[in-house]
Amino acid sequence: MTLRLTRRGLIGGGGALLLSGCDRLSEAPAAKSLMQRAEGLTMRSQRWLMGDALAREFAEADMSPVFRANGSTSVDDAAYRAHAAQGFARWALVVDGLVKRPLVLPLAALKAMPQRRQITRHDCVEGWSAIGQWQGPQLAQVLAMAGLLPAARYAVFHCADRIGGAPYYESIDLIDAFHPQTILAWQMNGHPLPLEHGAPLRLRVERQLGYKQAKYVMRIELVASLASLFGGKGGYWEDAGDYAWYAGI
Ligand SMILES: Nc1nc2c(c(=O)[nH]1)N[C@H]1C(S)=C(S)[C@@H](COP(=O)(O)O)O[C@H]1N2
Ligand SMILES: [Mo]
Repeated sequence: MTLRLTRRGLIGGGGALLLSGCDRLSEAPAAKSLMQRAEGLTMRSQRWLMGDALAREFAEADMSPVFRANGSTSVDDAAYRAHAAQGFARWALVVDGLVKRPLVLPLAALKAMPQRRQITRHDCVEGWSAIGQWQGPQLAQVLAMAGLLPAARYAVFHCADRIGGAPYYESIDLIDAFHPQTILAWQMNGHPLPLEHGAPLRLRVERQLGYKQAKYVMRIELVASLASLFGGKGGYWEDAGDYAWYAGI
């Protein structure tokens, strides 16, 4: 509780700087790092308050009749389109980077692993939510197959789509990667993922906002740091739109 109040205090301070008309001050390194510290506080206080609590799960009756598709709803990449034309029968997920055993996992292998099914609410920062059912293997099981090297700190999800020329990607830390509700979903609402929702495979990292739920996941890379990847902030929207890397809700 104290931590939350402190965070409010920090954010209030940032707002006051803006209101006083000192726009340049809010861009100054000190103000930036204050805001970054506030984000770190959100993450630490939420982890402290929630531990590894589960996101709320819903009943089938709660499922939204319409689940909007958002962001990329198709992929231009030629290799991806060739796989899609074959119903992803020859497609495989790559798991590499800081792992003991790099993997090439066919979709059939992911479907044959123990599955988790969950009905959860998706919250997009653009101001809409929807409740859907997701199924797939837990990311933890896939990572256990690969075996992490000691330096691994983050899982990076490389996607097939691009927005304005830049590849979509996302990343999570190992606490979220090993969370029981973090799954690689190949099924949505009881059917194989529709193309517009990220076929053949997407991340569901419940307890985080919509933009973390990477669609069209082609490759999972384990890394020690996010600094050298693309814009260095750990995700497409984090780089392009200043969205928070930790999008806990
Ligand atoms: N690869 C990829 N993943 C993505 C996006 C995207 O544009 N490309 N958009 C994100 C955003 S902002 C949201 S709200 C959700 C939308 O998922 P949906 O299309 O299943 O509703 O996907 C997220 N994952
Ligand atoms: Mo979103």
